[in-house]
Amino acid sequence: MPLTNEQKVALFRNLVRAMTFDQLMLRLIRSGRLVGFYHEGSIAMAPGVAAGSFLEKSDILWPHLRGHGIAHMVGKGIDITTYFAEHMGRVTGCCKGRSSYHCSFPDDHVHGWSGNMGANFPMSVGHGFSAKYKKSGQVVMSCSGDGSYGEGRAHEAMLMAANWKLPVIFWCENNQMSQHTAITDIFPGQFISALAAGYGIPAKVVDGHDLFACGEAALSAIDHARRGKGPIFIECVMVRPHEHSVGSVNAAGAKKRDPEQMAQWKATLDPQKAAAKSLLEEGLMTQKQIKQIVADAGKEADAIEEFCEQSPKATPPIEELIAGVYAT
Ligand SMILES: Cc1ncc(C[n+]2csc(CCOP(=O)(O)OP(=O)(O)O)c2C)c(N)n1
Repeated sequence: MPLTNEQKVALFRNLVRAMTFDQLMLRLIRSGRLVGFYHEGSIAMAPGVAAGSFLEKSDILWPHLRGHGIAHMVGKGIDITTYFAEHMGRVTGCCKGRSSYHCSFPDDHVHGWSGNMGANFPMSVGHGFSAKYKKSGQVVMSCSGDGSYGEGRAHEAMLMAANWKLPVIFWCENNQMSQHTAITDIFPGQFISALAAGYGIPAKVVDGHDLFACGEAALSAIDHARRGKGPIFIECVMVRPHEHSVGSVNAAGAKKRDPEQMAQWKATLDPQKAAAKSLLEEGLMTQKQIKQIVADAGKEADAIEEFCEQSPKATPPIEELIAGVYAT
């Protein structure tokens, strides 16, 4: 489904913001101010932005872990400031600074992570079933990496969603790496989306470094699901030009990846540069307007950093902590 000029500019703005916030995350963790670790998004953020940007507020979004879902949430218009505060363990965080990135935004129908890869699959089927049963008109954007499709739950979910014609979009961000394992070591086919054919789910493969191709795919997929045509599978293919995460210590024994190759990918496959070039060539934006978007995103990131630094650290007493535990 073709994008309007306004949609292209909006996608570009969201991508610039998402990639700027990704840099802020790296800055915070490298300076020891962020709790835990961070799964860098880098040049793999175009699919996330596209996945979030055309959803209605009432639609359900399960973001992908890469970039900690910032791209997906920026797309859906979530308050990223409180998300950063959460990462930094501040009382102003969206879960009062207690969850690191295992948090959610229930009022915006955005669900976080349990740390259990593939947990989104059965939950997405549940949400899809609920939407259909209640005739709510909602669609479910269920984002995962390629690695999660080795999970049995992915297949149960695809089968049930197909059988019941649920409004679920299986949005696969295939960066060809699952933590420290190359996809070619664990998957025999060329495309993950080929798996969808077995369940009769239509599928499309797009270049995950092409912001506008991802945007068109997202628009079509949302339209497909909204019209009651059942699930659809979109696979965005990319590279991962860095290690699995920053701040984690579990990379021992990982196969060494070629640093020169990764640097070359970073330089040549940057979706922001490609989108800016295309907007300029199409005459949709001037160089000055593009620079303004970049400058505004930088100011926004500085304001987020300042807000988090000023916010008190979350050190709740034990009684208050366990008040948020619903089951053991
Ligand atoms: C059930 C489960 N198995 C293994 C892990 C460890 N783990 C964390 S991230 C990850 C790789 C995920 O790969 P993918 O879904 O392709 O996302 P990517 O990081 O490549 O973007 C793994 C195996 C986990 N968190 N949960």
